[in-house]
Amino acid sequence: MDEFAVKIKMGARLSLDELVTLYNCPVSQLAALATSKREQQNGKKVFFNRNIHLEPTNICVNDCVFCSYRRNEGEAGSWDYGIDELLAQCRRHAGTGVTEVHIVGGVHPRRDVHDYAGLLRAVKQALPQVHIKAFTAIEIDYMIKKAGMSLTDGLALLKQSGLDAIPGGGAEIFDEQVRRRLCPKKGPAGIWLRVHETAHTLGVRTNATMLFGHVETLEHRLQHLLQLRELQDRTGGFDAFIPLKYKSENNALGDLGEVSAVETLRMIAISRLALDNIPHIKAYWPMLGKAVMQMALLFGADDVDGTINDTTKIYSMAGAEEQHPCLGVDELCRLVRDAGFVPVERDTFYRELQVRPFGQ
Ligand code: V47
Repeated sequence: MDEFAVKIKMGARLSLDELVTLYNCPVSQLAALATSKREQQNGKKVFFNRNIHLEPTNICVNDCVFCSYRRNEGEAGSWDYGIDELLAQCRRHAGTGVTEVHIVGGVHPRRDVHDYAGLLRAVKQALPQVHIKAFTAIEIDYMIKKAGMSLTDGLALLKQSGLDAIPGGGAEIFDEQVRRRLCPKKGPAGIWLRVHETAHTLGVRTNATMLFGHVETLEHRLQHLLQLRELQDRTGGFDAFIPLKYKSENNALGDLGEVSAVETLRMIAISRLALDNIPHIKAYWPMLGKAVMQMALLFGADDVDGTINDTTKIYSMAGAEEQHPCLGVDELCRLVRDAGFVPVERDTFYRELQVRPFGQ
């Protein structure tokens, strides 16, 4: 392990074989190595933001076996909000200090990029000071193809209409065989990678995710990380990586159950060590729960996402302990300080903001 400690201190890149060895090393040593890497990159800082989600619809053309959220059109439990309802949801949070609106939903069969450009313009008008991080690469690819536009032109239209950044969802696992079992209608990983690469070329920053803890192997996970590292070497456009642990309630893969907290923490740590060129590793608390989120800070995570304000259902529908995720800034900062770190409020682009009392 001493040899790895030196390599990591010197900023040397880790190979696939080395990552396999590290993943399997005693968990306290893995935590220490990931912490040394996070301290090189971000010191003791833990970033958070004040954010809300908008989930326009859960009607989706895809039928991913891990998803507890999607419905067919007209099915019980489906929703499809018009712009007025979405704007009313935005206005409920005006004046609360929110700096980011995260928009993501199902891939609706009849909506194209012009519909979503209109939504972006309306949200920007309602909350002019916020940044909009919107639409997974899978939604973007579908809505642009639906309008018969090129990817570059469609992304440029979204950017002109108010898209500031793109979230990391829809990546799942890049391995094609696993993808065919998990999300056969989503298409090959190349689609996700191409949307992000094109966005980076246009100056739109993005996040990346990986869904783990289902039918994949450790090698699939590590290969996924290496594909992201390779793209980041070329573009530098990723801000954060979010490892998403599969949640097993109310979906077709439920018999698999869920991986343990320790396995989740190992994934956070190995992500920090593998992705030496992605600055932020996010411990997404609505998925992890607050306790595991705190532990994740000791395994290399330096971002906890945001206040959320009870505006997302993706994880509560899949059985997360946080059924109405909402964290006040004071509590969020207390959780971070308890773990021995310094909370720093950020905007979507990781610019540091001064922490101010909620509501100002
Ligand atoms: O792509 C869906 C995942 C993702 C389940 O970029 C599931 O800042 C586990 O990408 N169990 C959407 N995961 C959420 C997402 C995200 C979340 C927070 C922050 C950011 C960001 C992005 O959720 C989907 C899919 O991989 N997901 N169902 C499930 N049952």
